[in-house]
Amino acid sequence: MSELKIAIQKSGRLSENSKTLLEECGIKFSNGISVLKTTARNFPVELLFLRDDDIPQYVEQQVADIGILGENMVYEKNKDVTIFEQLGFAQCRLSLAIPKEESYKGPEFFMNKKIATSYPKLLSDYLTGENIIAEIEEISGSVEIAPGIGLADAVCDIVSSGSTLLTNGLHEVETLLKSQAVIIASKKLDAGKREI
Ligand code: PRT
Ligand code: ZN
Repeated sequence: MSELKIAIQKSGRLSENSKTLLEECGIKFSNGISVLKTTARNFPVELLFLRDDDIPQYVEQQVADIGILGENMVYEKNKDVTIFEQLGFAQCRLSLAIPKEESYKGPEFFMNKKIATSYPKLLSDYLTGENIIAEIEEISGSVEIAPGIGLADAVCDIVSSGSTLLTNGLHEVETLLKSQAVIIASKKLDAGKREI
């Protein structure tokens, strides 16, 4: 049988738990800091170390058969993949937050406001569902700083403990999505590989 190709995050919040999970499945592999691809020593398994953002696309294109990443990224990228299993780690939520001195009565707060986010699709879906017209400012990191520097009126970002919002003078007002790490698979994954 051909190798099962598994994509995991190269370095970040998901990496250690993803590697531990594979090790617990008995998959033995060596992983140097600059290694992007490696073959397991004891199974017909190849591991690809990628940015989490790229994993849905690689799985859709069957460059990888399965991948481990956060549900938030799976839904944001909206590729043709199936969620196979929830893994319980990397629990977080995607939330809207506004400056703490602003009072909040409901989603109409966001009408004609500018919202900074790394999740433009999920935010846009939410705003459409609430009939809110707002400007989405897409930025790739340090989103919580945006209101403080005058870049946006609000943020839509991942929250875990809530301390980043707190230190940036923001308060959480809406949760768009709850997320945890999941295994995704290509919808075309062949039956033989599915059984592994
Ligand atoms: O380099 P690469 O693109 O692979 O990594 P990345 O920097 O995009 O992602 P990474 O490693 O930060 O996060 C990977 C995944 O972990 C996310 O897609 C989520 O599914 C999950 N996760 C869980 C989190 C958090 N918790 C989290 N706290 N992702 C990000 N954060 C950030 C958040 O963006 C915010 O800046 O942590 C801050 C908030 O944390 P608290 O604890 O202060 O609320
Ligand atoms: Zn990423």
